[in-house]
Amino acid sequence: MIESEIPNSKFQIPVIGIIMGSDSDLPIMQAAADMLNQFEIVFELTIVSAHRTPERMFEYAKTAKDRGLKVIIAGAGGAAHLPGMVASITSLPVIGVPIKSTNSTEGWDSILSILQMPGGVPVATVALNAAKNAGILAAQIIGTFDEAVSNKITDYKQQLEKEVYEKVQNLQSGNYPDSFDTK
Ligand code: RP5
Repeated sequence: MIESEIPNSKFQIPVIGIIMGSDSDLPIMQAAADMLNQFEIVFELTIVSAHRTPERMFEYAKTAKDRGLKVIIAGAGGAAHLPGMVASITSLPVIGVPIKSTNSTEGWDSILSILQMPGGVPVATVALNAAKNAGILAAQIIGTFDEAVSNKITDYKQQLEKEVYEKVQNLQSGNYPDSFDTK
């Protein structure tokens, strides 16, 4: 288990758990960790496979709340059962990240495995490979009870807005690729 290191963080223990079915998911799931680091939220990260380590998955989900976690981000590819199975065991909100993995057919298998949960067991499913959005959504959940995190998210959104206005300005100044035909 990896724990993020944020000097002088207000969070003494991880409040978000990032789990994934395999280390081959790590390059995608990195983006969730990056966002949580940006918002200075302490998280833990590890590999939990629904199919290869079912007992570890059960233990992880069963103990997550008592260990202090508030949200779980779970990424998996192919027959992606990890997010849904974890959601069936814990009362914590689970955010699912469908991953276009080596064993995935175009990614639809991962998307539908995570998205099409039965009534009563929701998984908040983000877009294919969208671990960045999973990190932001998890931070927004923490922000509902933590003002400092909520303010950081507001700042982040303002920055997004600013960047778009800069692009509008840039375009109006005539800075567009030669391939773009205005006539
Ligand atoms: C899934 O199978 C994992 O989440 C991963 O996306 C995919 C392939 O795993 P590896 O064969 O690369 O370990 O369970």
